[in-house]
Amino acid sequence: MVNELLARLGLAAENSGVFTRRWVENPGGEWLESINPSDGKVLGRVRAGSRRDYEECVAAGQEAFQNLSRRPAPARGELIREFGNALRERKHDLGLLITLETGKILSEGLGEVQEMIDMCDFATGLSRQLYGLTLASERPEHRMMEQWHPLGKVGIITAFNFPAAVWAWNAVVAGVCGNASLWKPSPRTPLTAVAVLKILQPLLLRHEALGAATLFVGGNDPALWMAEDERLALVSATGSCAMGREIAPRVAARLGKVLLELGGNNALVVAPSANVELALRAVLFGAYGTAGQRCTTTRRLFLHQDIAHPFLDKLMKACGSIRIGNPWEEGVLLGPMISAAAVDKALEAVTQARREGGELLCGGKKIDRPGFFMEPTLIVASQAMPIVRQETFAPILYAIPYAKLEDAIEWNNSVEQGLASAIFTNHLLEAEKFLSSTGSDCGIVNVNIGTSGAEIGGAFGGEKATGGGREAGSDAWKAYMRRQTCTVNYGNVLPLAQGVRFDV
Ligand code: UN1
Repeated sequence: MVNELLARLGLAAENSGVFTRRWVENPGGEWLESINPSDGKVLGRVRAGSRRDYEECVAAGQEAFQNLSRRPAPARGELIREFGNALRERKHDLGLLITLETGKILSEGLGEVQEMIDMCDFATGLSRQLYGLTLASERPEHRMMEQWHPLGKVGIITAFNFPAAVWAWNAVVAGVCGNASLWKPSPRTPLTAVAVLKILQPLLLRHEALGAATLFVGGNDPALWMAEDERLALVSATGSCAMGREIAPRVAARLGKVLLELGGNNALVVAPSANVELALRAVLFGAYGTAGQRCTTTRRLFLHQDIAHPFLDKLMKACGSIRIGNPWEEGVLLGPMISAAAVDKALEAVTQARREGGELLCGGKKIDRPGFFMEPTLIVASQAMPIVRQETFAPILYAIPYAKLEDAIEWNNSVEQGLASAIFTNHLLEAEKFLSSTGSDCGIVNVNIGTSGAEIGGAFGGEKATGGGREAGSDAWKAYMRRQTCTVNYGNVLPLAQGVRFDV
């Protein structure tokens, strides 16, 4: 199955991980093995780049930017429109590769490609809507306006869990804005990255835009090169808070821009008036979908004390009936985690939670089969337990009963991250309180919808240690452009602002 799939996507057992204006045949870095987390076997190998290869990527981007930035934005949008169509044609194959390389179930692998397609559609429309304002000048016969220009070259660092969609959030928007982008994917998912660039390559060629999107597969060091590289006007980085703490100060030291999408320790509140069936489904997808490895995964569940017991009973039953197995098989809902180390970390968290007084209701163990599988885990906890304020990237859910909504809101906000949050309630006042400025402090706040699975139309991202960045829809495009305030005098005198006189 694997070899045919790789061949259909233009991949081989051994691949170059560096695409500049062409595939660099023998990049100077080490060979990375892409492991199928469902069985621990090698899917294929990708050769990482060296510092020299990195320089070639940056040079190709520099040249492409000179050209791209002069093109009308709708012409750039046309390339992205065609890319969206190419993705539509390859949706199944690319989705399956994502499933093989990350372990997420096929429906989610396909969903990830759909997210890229949606981004292409959005960015194509955006290419005709990079609006600036016209402002009222205080001076007679003056016009004031804002224009938006491309930044230049943008670095994109992505994580294993969304090995293609998060690049698309950044790259296609950066592209219609007129930037060239350099992508460093997670070293765990290099095949998906190579496959994406192979789909894009003929379009870059046809549109004479080679260099507009380059790929550099590598480990952690190249992320630091990018952070320190003054030629990259913006570094967009998705990953752990620890990674953000390495990247952000380096970019700040050169006064560059960052766009950070880091961790989340997301909570979902179930109020007494909630539609229990809806809440249950949202919790199951939020906590155990993608094997708990989304930045938006539901990690904490605040249950009102009046409904906590019956809700936990239902949740326990549902937890026990989640089908675990090969993620490409129909009906399977929980595939493997990304690595053996990830499973070990999850097991450590379970041990710590129990030591701190948590009651294990479901799961908690590694599954005895090839690959890196962990049972969906449900632990009754309390706000006093330190582990609940720690983000463990795993299918572990801490359920905590609450008495007053104010407490649930305070607990929601008591973690260092501020990404996603949700409340299930049919009580208008509770919903509004959760959404208000004294409610959830997260970047994403939902009512009767879980914490994960956002649409691309909104601006995606979070506050506090999540990094403050916003990507994908709404006006997130502004992060990839520089704003220019322009004032034009069409009169014959030179009045000064604020009534200042300077008559010589
Ligand atoms: C991530 O896990 O880094 O809202 C992104 C969601 C997805 C994106 C998650 N659309 O869960």
